[in-house]
Amino acid sequence: MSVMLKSALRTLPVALLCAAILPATAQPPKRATIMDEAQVAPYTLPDPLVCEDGSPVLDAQTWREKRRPEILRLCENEWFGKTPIGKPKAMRFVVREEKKDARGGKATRLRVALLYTGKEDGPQTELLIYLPNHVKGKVPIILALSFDGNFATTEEADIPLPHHWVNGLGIQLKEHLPAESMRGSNSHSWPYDYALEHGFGVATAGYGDVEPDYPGGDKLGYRSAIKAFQNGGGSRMGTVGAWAWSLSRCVDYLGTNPRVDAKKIAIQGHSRLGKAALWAAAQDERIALVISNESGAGGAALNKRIFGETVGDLARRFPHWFCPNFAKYSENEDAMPVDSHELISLIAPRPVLITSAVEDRWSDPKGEFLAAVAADPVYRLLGGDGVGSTQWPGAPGFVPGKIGYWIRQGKHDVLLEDWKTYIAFAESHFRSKR
Ligand code: GTR
Repeated sequence: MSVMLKSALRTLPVALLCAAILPATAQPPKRATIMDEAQVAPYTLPDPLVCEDGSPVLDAQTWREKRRPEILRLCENEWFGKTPIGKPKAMRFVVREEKKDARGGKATRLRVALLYTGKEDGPQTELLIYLPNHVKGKVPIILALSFDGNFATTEEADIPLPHHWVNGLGIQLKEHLPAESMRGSNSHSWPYDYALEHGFGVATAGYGDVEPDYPGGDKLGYRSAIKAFQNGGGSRMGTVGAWAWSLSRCVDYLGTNPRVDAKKIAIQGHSRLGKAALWAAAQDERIALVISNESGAGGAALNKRIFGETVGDLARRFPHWFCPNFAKYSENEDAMPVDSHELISLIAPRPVLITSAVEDRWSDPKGEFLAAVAADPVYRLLGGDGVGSTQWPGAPGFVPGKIGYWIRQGKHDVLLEDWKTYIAFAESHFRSKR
């Protein structure tokens, strides 16, 4: 299937469903989309180093104890919604398979069920893990959710089909088994062998098995079975928050695996899952490094810089992604009390890599870079370096630093050349970490 067709299939059913269930008056009229840099209007960003009472943040302690909690609260109340609980008491992990000679002997493959309520017949997600056989001892690992499930990331015939829902097959309101023809269909975005050769493990799970991606999808995921997730009003957790929560549950498991270096768990996410990766890392300090690939509006791109997709577009097309309060900023981004540079600053001083693609203008590559630049003062305050340059690089271009930035030619996607940058970035930051 062509990339364009896949991307249309990915968004069309959700957009149609949203149009059908939302009253026409629920959203303010849409402004014209801006795709021309000359038309970008001036905007003002909140200062991450000025507290709500107007006092400056001059040291790490004030950041940690006062300003960081303020920003975290704003992200919870106005953007992603509140995460009500961590790991449920009853949750357990069941290793379904350990295959020592996977991928031509290069890897040990594990399939681990995350049983959210502890019950075999309750909501669950299967984590697929590859660990390099040539490395003795603990390894760093990159954890990432996928759009179409584990079976679409690899040609291996013995990976089971997902439980609930597969993005590339569109909206399914009932339990649905996808077509076998999708096996391996996204493998170009999952170069496992490259990561393994470089001594990295990779772990993945299908986001549709965590929570299907449409309004009401929470009825099929873990949230329906755990009471703490049921309420929340205007700050009720959105689906991006639900995916972020599941990343932390994957980290819970990875921390128990003796082959995984628990101090070197990196997460990656593409697009909507890049939004989830940033939010997961902002909340969960066990995550040592984050890669947010082409995450755009509601992710790494500055929301107040109106270019490409906006908060208004997100609120209209994907009302379930964020908390209900987020819709207040539809076509009203100036009023947002928080922006993506502050989301990134919550991750400081841990390394974060923001990545863009030149033709992915809908995600506003320049706005993604400018968010990295605007997060820099927080990284510097905490004693590390921030972003290595304030000049937006041409493609292909890489800006090193604790906040790294990578831009390549081409479209909205994840390619081997992106993974090469991920691994080089992670290697450089993990090298000094014992
Ligand atoms: C687009 C959406 C973006 C991005 C992307 C994706 O349609 O407008 O915010 O998240 O989908 O996840 O593929």
